[in-house]
Amino acid sequence: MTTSFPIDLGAYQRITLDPAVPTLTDEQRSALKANIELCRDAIVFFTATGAARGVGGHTGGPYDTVPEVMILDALFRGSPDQFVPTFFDEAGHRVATQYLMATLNGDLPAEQLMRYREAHQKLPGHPELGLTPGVKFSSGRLGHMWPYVNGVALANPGKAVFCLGSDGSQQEGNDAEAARLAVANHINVKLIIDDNDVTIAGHPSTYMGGYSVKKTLEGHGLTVLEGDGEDLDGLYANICKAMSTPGPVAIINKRAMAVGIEGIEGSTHGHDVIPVDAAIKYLEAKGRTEAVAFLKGIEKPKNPYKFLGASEKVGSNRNTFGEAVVDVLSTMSETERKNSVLVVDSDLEGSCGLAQIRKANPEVFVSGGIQERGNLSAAAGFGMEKGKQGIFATFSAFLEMCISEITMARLNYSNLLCHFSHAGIDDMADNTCHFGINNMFADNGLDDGYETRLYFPADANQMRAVVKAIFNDPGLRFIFSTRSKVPMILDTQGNDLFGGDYTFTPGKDEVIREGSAGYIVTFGDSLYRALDAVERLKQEGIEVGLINKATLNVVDEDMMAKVGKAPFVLVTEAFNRRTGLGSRFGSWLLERGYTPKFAYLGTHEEGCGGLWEQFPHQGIDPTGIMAKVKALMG
Ligand SMILES: Cc1ncc(C[n+]2csc(CCOP(=O)(O)OP(=O)(O)O)c2C)c(N)n1
Repeated sequence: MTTSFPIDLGAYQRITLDPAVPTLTDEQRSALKANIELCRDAIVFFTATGAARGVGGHTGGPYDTVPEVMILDALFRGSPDQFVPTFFDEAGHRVATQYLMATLNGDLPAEQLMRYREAHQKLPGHPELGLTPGVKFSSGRLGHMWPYVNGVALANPGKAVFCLGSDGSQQEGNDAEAARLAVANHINVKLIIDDNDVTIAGHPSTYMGGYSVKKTLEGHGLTVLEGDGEDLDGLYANICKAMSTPGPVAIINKRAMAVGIEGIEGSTHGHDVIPVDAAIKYLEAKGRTEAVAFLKGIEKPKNPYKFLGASEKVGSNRNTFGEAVVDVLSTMSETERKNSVLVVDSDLEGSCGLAQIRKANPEVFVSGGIQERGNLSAAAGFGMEKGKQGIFATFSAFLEMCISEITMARLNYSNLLCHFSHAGIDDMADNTCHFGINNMFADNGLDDGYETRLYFPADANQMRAVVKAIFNDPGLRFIFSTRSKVPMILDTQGNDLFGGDYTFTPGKDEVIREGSAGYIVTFGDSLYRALDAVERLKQEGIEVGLINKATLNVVDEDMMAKVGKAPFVLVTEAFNRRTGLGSRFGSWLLERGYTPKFAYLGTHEEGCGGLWEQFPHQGIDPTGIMAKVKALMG
């Protein structure tokens, strides 16, 4: 199998364009067309390596925006003094564009692209400044780039700054703020928005009636130029017009998602990484036989590690959340459900377990679009009255966006159940911007404030028990789950520890294993890893106890008294070492006069890409935990 990049990127034509000349010569047009085809083929190929290795990725978005990127590249080269030559992109998942352009600019070897999203290859799922040679900015949270680019433009007077956008990112409230700032201050920012009517969970035209990118931006006072993104001459003319129009301009490109790729064109599947078979079909039709052979030869790697104390069987806690809510809702009449529950999704229903609720109980479900702050508030507002509650879910990374809304929900005595999935770092090829590590921020009230509880169940059995136990509690309840599946925690007899007639008691920590040498305190997906460490230490004759702290923010006095008297306490978690459970557990011990040896492990470095590799990278895998225990024991 080839080890060199199987598509000849040397064929890329480094043409120049002048924005003062808004028409293309035949030569320029054919060079652009050839570049577009070359780069689209390359993107299909190397993003499909992510599919083949099981590390995921995105194909349609970067594939679609190739024409505008090719034109911008030629303009940046032709008139460098008129531009900030960066392909800023609000939709960070379109990172393949950045990697490809870094390669074409000579910063990144082409062969590196064949390791897209693999661990330790410096090609994670979103662009990270300082990590990948040739990548010039960080992005990945929608709606966070245009506001930033406004500032870049203000810092570069006399130059135009381009920002690629999307109909998805335009749904974020940040972009409305950015539009107002840009218009009021005549900021020379030029947006090129791919308006393909596809996001993750569906088509905005279906789930957000009334939403129009064009009318929204016109309403803010921007000059808006609309066209067909696949009409090269029209697209070029619009970009030149944007350059000759002072101040903020938006070019809206209508085109089908993954245009021209059989099987995924126009569909939400086009948003994700292209399936290997679809990529092979596409590349075969282009005669890219070496690329096809390479894809066929990729084997999906597996984590060979066997965890002791946990089942072979794994469960998806994020989906179990949805199933458990459906179980509770099924005990109510339809009228009761409609009166008492509102579920608001933010385009991630398939990832956060909300799709299960929509399918079972569409009458309580709202597809809220990509606007987490507003959606959380809507759910909280629904839950303002006693007997009613809102349910909200998104990725834990975006909890950071919603802190202020959470405060206002609390001050309004809301009954709100939030599910933040993708907590921690496991299976996070999306990497650092998608780490869900600052979840303790959700508990930002005061001691006498309306109740706020944070729960992180360890397996699917416990998730079911938690949802059942706390569903009807008043106040703010946050439940966390991981992107990765987790095994069932087993007792010393090998039975499901949270199975059978187990019931969950909020605020009570649980002994998973007894031990005399000291205690490990942990929760969520760190529990089975710590359990493995405990079992292996036991084989070495070291008896360490293990505590599951599934209620993260409530001190269990009985358990404090127990672990406080032990020789050591080690907290291990995937949350941020600076803000996680470990950063406060030591104070809780000291306040009570307990002084065991104390240490805490947590996420403390930027990510390494890949899937399970993130845990050892942070030193919070069983090996890291065992080493820390031994260090504590001196
Ligand atoms: C703040 C934020 N919310 C949610 C997401 C998760 N997310 C990633 S891409 C996406 C949909 C994007 O749609 P669009 O930007 O139009 O991209 P396309 O589907 O055209 O590739 C969502 C919801 C995110 N990255 N950032």
